[in-house]
Formats: sequence, structure tokens, C-alpha cells
Amino acid sequence: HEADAYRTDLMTITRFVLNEQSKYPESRGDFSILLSHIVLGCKFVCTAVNKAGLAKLIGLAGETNVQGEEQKKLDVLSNEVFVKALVSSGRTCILVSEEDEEATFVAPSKRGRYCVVFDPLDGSSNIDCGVSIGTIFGIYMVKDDHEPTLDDVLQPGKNMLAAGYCMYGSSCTLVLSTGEGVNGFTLDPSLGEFILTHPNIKIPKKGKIYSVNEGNAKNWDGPTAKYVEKCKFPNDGSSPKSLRYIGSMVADVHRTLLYGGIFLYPADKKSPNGKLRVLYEVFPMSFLMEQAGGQAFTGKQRALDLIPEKIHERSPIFLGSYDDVEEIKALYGAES
Ligand code: AHM
Ligand code: MG
Repeated sequence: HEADAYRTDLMTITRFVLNEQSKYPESRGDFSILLSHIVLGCKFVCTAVNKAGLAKLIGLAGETNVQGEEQKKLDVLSNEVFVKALVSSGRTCILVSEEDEEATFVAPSKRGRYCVVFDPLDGSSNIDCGVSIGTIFGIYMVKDDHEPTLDDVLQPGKNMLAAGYCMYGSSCTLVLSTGEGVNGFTLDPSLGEFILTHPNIKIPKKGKIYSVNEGNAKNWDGPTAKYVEKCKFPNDGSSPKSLRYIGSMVADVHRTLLYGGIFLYPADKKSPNGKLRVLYEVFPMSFLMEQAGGQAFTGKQRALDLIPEKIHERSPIFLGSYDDVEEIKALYGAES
């Protein structure tokens, strides 16, 4: 009967968020409007990703195709779509995108109260070969919308109001948290709507999978090396963990969220701050992990406590099942 309810109850993401927001009498519906613009961006990117091979959208930015139309790389195109959708929502004041060097301050006439940090199309190395990629976003509230400053986005991740990602995989899945748990929605292409398919996601307390680019092992520090060694050769009688690594953060984190385990992008000798960006990669994913009952750690502290100093700052990150992250915390703690 439960499955039947899903089939006929069509809990769309818009309906879901409107229900959530109606608990707050002061809510003016601005968040729902903002989210609907993010959802529009995700639907566009999903369509573009699915057509990429056919439409020969893949190519160098600025290249011209036979029709004389300018071809854009998917990541450039996705960025344009998200920026325009967010500005036209009338609910944003500062945008930080992985694709843009500088933050965008929205003109006063179109300004709202939300700051959105996002990576419009993450997993660049997987774009041209059809492997899962995704969009990641986090949302802050501006302090004073008459005078937005960069400090409004240089806030610790725990101040985010909401965070989420959309995965363009075998299906298009949007995972969202507004600070009250995590919910997953799958795009029904025939309806063009995201339908609630994964209510109240909780990550298993302990997992059997680790996910890391082991090609960097030569340059790892002691605790990371020791942890991965223990995944392969456990000394407590448990079975070795399986390795899964796609190289798209959204896909690797999505699997970790659903199946449990740990995702690592550690520091190494070549990249002392790791690779992933604090504002629009590390924070949103850490927010979701904590909301699902997992943990996120930088090697020094709880990831969501970090205060970024620059919008494109990087940080090492270890996130996933509560117990697995607990182990890596112990290893780093033991070192200092
Ligand atoms: P990108 O923003 O250039 O796409 O890089 C981010 C991606 C993440 O999706 C993924 O977790 C990581 O880079 C993989 O990096 P590596 O190829 O070094 O393992
Ligand atoms: Mg990225």
C-alpha cells in the first residue's frame, strides 16, 4: 500500500518545501520561489547532459558548429543558466559559482535575501565520457540586504539554511536538506517534476566502502595512509572494505549517503589543502552528511565550523558514516 501511495500521491519537491515552510508563520514563500529557480536550472542541465552526445554540445568553449551557432562547453552553459535563473528569481543578493572568479552582487532592483554558493557542473573529468556528474549548492541568508558584503558568504557551513545536490546519473536525483533531515527527489521525465522518492535519508552508522583517489597515496600524510591501509588490511578481525571511486563528488557522496562508508579527499604533499572547495563542495556535502546522521571532518576540525577566508578556498575533507569518520578523527587526533 505504501508503494501505491507514492505512485498516486505525487509529492513534488515544490509541494514538499511549501509544506515544510508553512510550519513557520513568518515564512513569506521566498525560499520556495528560490528553490523553484534552482530546480529549473537542474532540469535544464539534466536535459543538456542527456543530449550532450547527440547535440555535440561537447566541445571547446567558443567553438562554432555547422549551423554557425556558438557551442558552449556544458559547464559554461550550466553556469549561465544557473546565474540567470537565480538572478531572475528576485530572491538572491550574492552568488558564488565555481565557474566565476569573482562573486556576483545582484543589482538592487532584483535583490533578495539569499546568498547562493554553487558548483553548476561538478566532475569535469567525467563530462565527456557520459559518467555521472552533478550540481552542488548551499544557501545562506544575507545579514543586511541593503548592504551585502563578501562576509555574508564567508560564513561557516553550519550557518547554511539549506544545501543540496542534483546528480545527473542513470536517473536525475535531487537531494536536499533545509536543516530538518535529508530528502531525495527523482525527476520523472514524463511529468518534468521531481518526486519524493527517498524520504528522510539516514546514512548507515558504519559502512563497508571507502572512496578515495588512491593514485595520490605517494603524497599522503600519515593518518590518511594509515586509515586506508586499515580499510584494506583490518586488524580487528573485520572484513576489508570495498573501494569505489567515480571521481565525481556528487556521485561518490550520493553512494556514500545511501550505502554508508567514507569519502575522502585528503591533503597531500602536492595539495596541502586538498582539492575540493570549501563553499560549494565541502560545506553543502558536510551539511547533508550531518543532517543524515553522519559526520564531516577536515583533518583538524568539524568541517561545518570552518570559517573560509576566500570564496574559492579549498579544504581536505573526510565525510560519511558516523563510525567511519570517528576512526579517522582518532587517527588525526593521535597525531597532534
Ligand atoms: P572539478 O570541480 O574540476 O570537477 O573537480 C572536482 C572533482 C570532484 O567532483 C571529485 O570528487 C574530485 O574532483 C576528483 O578529483 P581527482 O580526479 O583528483 O580524484
Ligand atoms: Mg567542482
